[in-house]
Amino acid sequence: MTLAYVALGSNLEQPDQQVRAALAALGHLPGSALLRHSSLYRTAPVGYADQPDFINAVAALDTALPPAELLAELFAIEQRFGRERSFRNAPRVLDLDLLYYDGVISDGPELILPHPRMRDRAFVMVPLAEIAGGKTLPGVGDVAALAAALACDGIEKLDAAR
Ligand code: PH2
Ligand code: MG
Ligand code: MG
Repeated sequence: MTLAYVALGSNLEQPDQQVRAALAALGHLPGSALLRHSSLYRTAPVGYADQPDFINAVAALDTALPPAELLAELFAIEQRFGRERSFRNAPRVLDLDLLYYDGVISDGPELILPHPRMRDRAFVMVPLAEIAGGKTLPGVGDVAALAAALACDGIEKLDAAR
């Protein structure tokens, strides 16, 4: 079994419910267990700004699936949730990004690990630091220090009751 981190994002069709349902779906992946997940965060859109705020979170999985199979399962969940791909950074019902897979650093056409842009994105690093703040991840770095170095305006942690 291998530790993997997955980023969740949604900004369409009741995003908080989409993210909660997606966390439940991650818990049902074959050969995998959901170890823990961060709080949900409301985040201002990065990249293409003219779209609704996102709900973001990060989940830690323990998985027997190899990276390519895990990625295929994540795409399958996105499809089930009605993900449509129009243009880069477009609003979406659900985005699941494989951030990190323990022991694998790869630069393939289908999958780059660790995720090449995760270190620059507060909407990823802040939730990741909540569940992996004590860790230094190979190919990424010291999670807490990287998160602390990012500007966190536009990132609001939602309390558990919401
Ligand atoms: N995802 C993107 C682009 N911009 N901004 C926020 N706040 N949250 C996201 O999940 C996000 C984004 C591309 O996947
Ligand atoms: Mg993404
Ligand atoms: Mg994606």
